[in-house]
Order: sequence, then structure tokens, then C-alpha cells
Amino acid sequence: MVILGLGTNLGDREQTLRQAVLELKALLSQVICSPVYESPALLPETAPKDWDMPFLNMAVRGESTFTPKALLAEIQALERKLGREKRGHWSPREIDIDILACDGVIINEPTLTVPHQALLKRDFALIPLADIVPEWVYPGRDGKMAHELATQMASQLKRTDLVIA
Ligand code: PH2
Ligand code: MG
Ligand code: MG
Repeated sequence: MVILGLGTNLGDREQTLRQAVLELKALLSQVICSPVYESPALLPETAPKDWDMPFLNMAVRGESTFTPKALLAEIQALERKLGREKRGHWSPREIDIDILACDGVIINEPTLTVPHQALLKRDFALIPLADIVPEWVYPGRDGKMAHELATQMASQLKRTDLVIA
């Protein structure tokens, strides 16, 4: 099982999430989608004011026959197909698709870190993950399940009414 985090704060955010999920269904089987959440952009203090645009975030899980690196290449191609351009780090984007976790896999390489390096610090990643894989356990940690970690987390996420399945 692989769990992806999707985020968008530029363009038609809902339409982009719908298109992304449709395309992910061609890459993954048994796809399950979390609710969609809205939150202010988490930004470095030095970020330009006009980067402060609210995000929609969700998580998607599925079964993959790709290696994690091959899957990363596929989702990066999908980001480009959905209109993402190379802009500055943290700048607004039509779509960001990150590998949040792959079962109990741990990868620490320059091009890929799994679980995602900020997963436990970011409500917009951990909370939707916990919605769809509540029993997921961070590999190599103290064994707390995702739903326990998510409940303990301070969060400004707002759950939207959008249904993407
Ligand atoms: N992604 C970022 C930077 N800041 N803020 C929110 N709310 N949601 C995101 O997905 C997000 C962010 C870089 O990937
Ligand atoms: Mg990314
Ligand atoms: Mg990201």
C-alpha cells in the first residue's frame, strides 16, 4: 500500500484534485480517497505576501506495482501534466503530490524520503492520512497509530464538503 498526499493552492483547486485522482486511478489499484481539507498555506516567514493562498489537501491510498522511485517519477510526470511548473520552493502550485508512506518502508535518499520528512509535523498531511489508514504505524518509531498521532495534533484544518472518490 502506498499513501500519497495531494495539495493545491493555485488555479481551479477542486477540478485539479478531481483530475489528479482520476489519473492516479490509472497508476494504482484499490484507490481510496480521504476527505478534502482547507488550510492556510504553511510558509517560511520570508515568503512573499502573495504566496499566502489557501490550500486544499487530501490523501489517497492505493496498491502499487511500482518501486517507490518509479512511482515518484510517475507522480512527477502527473504534476507536470496537471500544469505544475518549476517555480520557487514553497511557491503556489497547481498540484503537489508527495509520497507520504509506503507500508513500513523507510527510504532516506537525496531524491526521496519515505515516510515524508515532515509527515508528523503537518496536520494537512497526517490528518487525511489518518482518515484513510487509521492503523498505520510510523516505521521505526514508538508504535503509535496514525489516528492517535492525528488526534493529539493541534490543527487549523477545515474539512470541506467536497467528495472526491
Ligand atoms: N505544502 C507546502 C507548503 N505549505 N501549506 C498547506 N496548508 N498545505 C500544503 O500542502 C502545503 C503548505 C509545500 O509542499
Ligand atoms: Mg512535492
Ligand atoms: Mg509537499
